[in-house]
Amino acid sequence: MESLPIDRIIDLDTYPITDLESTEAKALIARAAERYAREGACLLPGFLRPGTVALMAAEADAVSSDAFRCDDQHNPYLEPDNPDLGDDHPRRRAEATKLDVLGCDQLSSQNLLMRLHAWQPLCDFLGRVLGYDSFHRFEDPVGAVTINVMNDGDGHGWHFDEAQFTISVMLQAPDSGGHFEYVPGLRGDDFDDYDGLARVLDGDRSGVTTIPITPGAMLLFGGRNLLHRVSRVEGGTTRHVSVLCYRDRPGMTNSPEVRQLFYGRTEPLRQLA
Ligand SMILES: O=C(O)CCC(=O)C(=O)O
Ligand SMILES: [Fe+2]
Repeated sequence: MESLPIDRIIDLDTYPITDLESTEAKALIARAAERYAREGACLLPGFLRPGTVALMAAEADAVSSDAFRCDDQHNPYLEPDNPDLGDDHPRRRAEATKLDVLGCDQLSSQNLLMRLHAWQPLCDFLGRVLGYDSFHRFEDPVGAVTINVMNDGDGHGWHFDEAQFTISVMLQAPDSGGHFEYVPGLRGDDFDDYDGLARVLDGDRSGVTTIPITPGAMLLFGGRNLLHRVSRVEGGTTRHVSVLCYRDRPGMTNSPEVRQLFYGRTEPLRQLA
């Protein structure tokens, strides 16, 4: 497994990202960038080879009993509560999140997701699609690569991420539920549509786009301005979705406080290879 070449991990026939100056790669980048700019999200189905996805899911299963349990109530902005806003303000609405989270310090250095994250052409491709001149792997020894492990009854309430964008990799679908859902247009760098947000929190489905988990797909989304959630997982099959982290500056890590909050430890179990 150590020597599994990258073209056995990524479907380079459909996603020819080894040479970003090629005509095919430029066309792919243009299409993906356009969709990301218009929708706030861009799905790349079949990005990973099916056999590799199954191995990645098995690697996650092998360590999932060690995952950190997150069982949390939060508002959609993931901010401390502000009582000055009044009782009904959507910024104060409580949403529930329940899941297990694996950090990259719990994955072996040969782990296939770690190899994917370490592959420089993927980093360069994602940077181009998202429109950054400077684009780098996140170097947090716990949070650079994580796996959301969700079982029956788990879910992730409506929220905006702290990070500008998120790259998720779908590894295993649950029996039902566990869809990624999003609503564009409710937040920008200089506006908030609180009425629209309140409608979604009250159950209005009219603006909701639902993406079922399709193993092997990669999803790029602008999580800071895109309202999103994971609907409740049902059944005996675990939902596995990994998050690969990148930043627009080199050498970035989380603070120990953030590590404690999201992963239950300030010190990694081991350092990144
Ligand atoms: O598990 C997912 O599909 C994404 C979850 C999410 O929104 C997050 O981890 O911030
Ligand atoms: Fe999120």
